[in-house]
Amino acid sequence: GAAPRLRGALIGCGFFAVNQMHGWADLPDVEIVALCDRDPARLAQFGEQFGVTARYQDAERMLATERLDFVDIATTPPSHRALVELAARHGVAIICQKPIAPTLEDARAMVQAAEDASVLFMVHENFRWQTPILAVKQAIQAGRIGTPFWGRVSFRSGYDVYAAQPYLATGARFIIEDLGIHSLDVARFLLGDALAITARTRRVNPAITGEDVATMLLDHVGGVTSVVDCSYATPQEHEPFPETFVEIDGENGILRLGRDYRLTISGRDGTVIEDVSPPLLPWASRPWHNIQESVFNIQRHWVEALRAGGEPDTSGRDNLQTFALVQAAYLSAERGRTVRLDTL
Ligand code: NAD
Ligand code: 89V
Repeated sequence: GAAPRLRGALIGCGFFAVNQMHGWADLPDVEIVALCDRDPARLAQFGEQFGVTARYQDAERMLATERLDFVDIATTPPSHRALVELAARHGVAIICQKPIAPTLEDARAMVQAAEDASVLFMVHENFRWQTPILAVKQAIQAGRIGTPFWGRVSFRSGYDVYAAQPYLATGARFIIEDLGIHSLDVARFLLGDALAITARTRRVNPAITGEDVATMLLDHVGGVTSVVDCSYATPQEHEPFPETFVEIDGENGILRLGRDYRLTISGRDGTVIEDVSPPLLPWASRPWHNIQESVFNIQRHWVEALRAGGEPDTSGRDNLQTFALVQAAYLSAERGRTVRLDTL
């Protein structure tokens, strides 16, 4: 017979968690048995929408009451550390949304807490799970452009992200911490870990507090160089949100992931153009469908990791490398110099 369904609880019933709930509903191995949000109105509305009756305003009480295999933390970053440490104390496996925490000190403590409690810990770093990004990775791994020596990961948009996520307009830090974190993780995923970063930031939109433009130069292991650039101050006639564009030059060819999920690979055998569009899942809506599908993909990966007892690709420990790049980028921009990650 089939293994019993994994019992999960979602903490944080906000804007993005709706996607996570749809993703879980599509995974027959999982049942979300309880919900938690400190805001009673959101909790009630979410519980009705997804038919979950066990509802808690306090995560501590939920963990003391429910028998759980894992928690899925979808709150905003200030609460992440306390919730991860709480779940670890209860011996429950943990998924936590990006950014893992406000500081590197918090992030390291969270990874340590999960390791001390011997519970699996994954950061919901989903952009590398997008179908077009997976197609780029696959092309590199298949040797279609030879060994990469240079890359660019680019996200430039004029989309109004502040409407659905008003907290993005008020934090001291914005684009690197919220969006650039995905782009930096994609750069690591495609080109390997980075040793150092040089960054420049700027705020263009006068209505927000943090930076909405960042340009970063990464030194990867093995001498690969990449440019990671992002902007939410770049309105365009054909708004590409939320597409990530990728350019990689290899010793035997080049690839370009461009507009409308078109992947162009030019190698020794000429040029091939492929449509690597993500599927439109039944509950998804454009233009978010690319991100929404990656939520399903990362959650499926989580189920596989939990069943096998193996470390997820975007484990807390792996994510420390991405998060260190975020912290180093801010430091670099502030000081006007290159920051090596081993100095953090
Ligand atoms: P949101 O403010 O809409 O929702 C957060 C919810 O958490 C709120 O309902 C709030 O009441 C609740 N909450 C906060 N602290 C709590 C606590 N201690 N206990 C219980 N409930 C608590 O935020 P959002 O836009 O949904 O973002 C949530 C997280 O998801 C953020 O970390 C954000 O960066 C991330 N996010 C990720 C992606 C992605 O593609 N991976 C996309 C958007 C947002
Ligand atoms: O994916 C995210 O983390 C979102 C957005 C795409 C709006 O930046 O916050």
